[in-house]
Amino acid sequence: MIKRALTIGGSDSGGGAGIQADIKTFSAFAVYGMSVLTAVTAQNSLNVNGITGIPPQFVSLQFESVLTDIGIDGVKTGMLFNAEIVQTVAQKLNENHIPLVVVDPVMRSKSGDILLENRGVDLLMEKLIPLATLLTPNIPEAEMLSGVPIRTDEDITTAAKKIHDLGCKAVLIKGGHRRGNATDILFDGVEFSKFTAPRIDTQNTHGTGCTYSAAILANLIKGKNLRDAIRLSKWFVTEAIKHAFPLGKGHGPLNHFIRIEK
Ligand code: PXL
Repeated sequence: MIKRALTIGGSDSGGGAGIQADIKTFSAFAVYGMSVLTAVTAQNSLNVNGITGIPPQFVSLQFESVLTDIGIDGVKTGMLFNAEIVQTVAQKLNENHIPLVVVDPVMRSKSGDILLENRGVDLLMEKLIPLATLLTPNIPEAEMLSGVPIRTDEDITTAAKKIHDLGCKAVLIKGGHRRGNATDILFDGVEFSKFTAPRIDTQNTHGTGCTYSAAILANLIKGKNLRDAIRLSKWFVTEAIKHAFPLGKGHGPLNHFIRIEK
């Protein structure tokens, strides 16, 4: 039977990030995609022009609706918007023992707009991160979650250990915001692993983080081990950036339609 992946996150009207990127990514890996919306953004490649949150009870109702009928093999969380939604999502994942949970701790958009209010960050750390199979912060998010300013490779190791102590099974700190190659560091509580790809000189990188975490979830659901899932997803994101579409006047979207072996 086809595997079922659920993304819990925000809608990007521009189609490049958020649940739109997630569902395109699930489809690229031949996994069935479902969505629980937490917020709707009015945005394009240039700006986020508005955000409206979904009432937490309606977030719950969406989750219950797909769970009780279609079933869920794994969940990815993205933009959660506010503390009440973080609380609701953590409670639903906890009550229903979802086996695979990839948490992308989305805090701000590329244009700097707030996608998770500050009270939500505290609850994310307390309630949601302990449920994560994998947490995928970028550098600013890792700094926020660990309290460690990140400048050197050693800072990344220190931050990864502190974040792992919050209770996730593993943490992948993404190096996209640093200079040089795009190198991500995984810590699973025992050992560190490195995943490297060349940096591609383009401004069409809207939705990169969403796509990466959705691809990792799709591959975990299909039975890949964590390191293989990350390796394949890193390759997918790199190719999708290389062949990105120059749509809009700002950061264009990735190309999710590149060929992959199923
Ligand atoms: O990249 C993080 C992200 C997640 N979800 C939504 C977004 C963005 C970034 O713009 O718009 C809905």
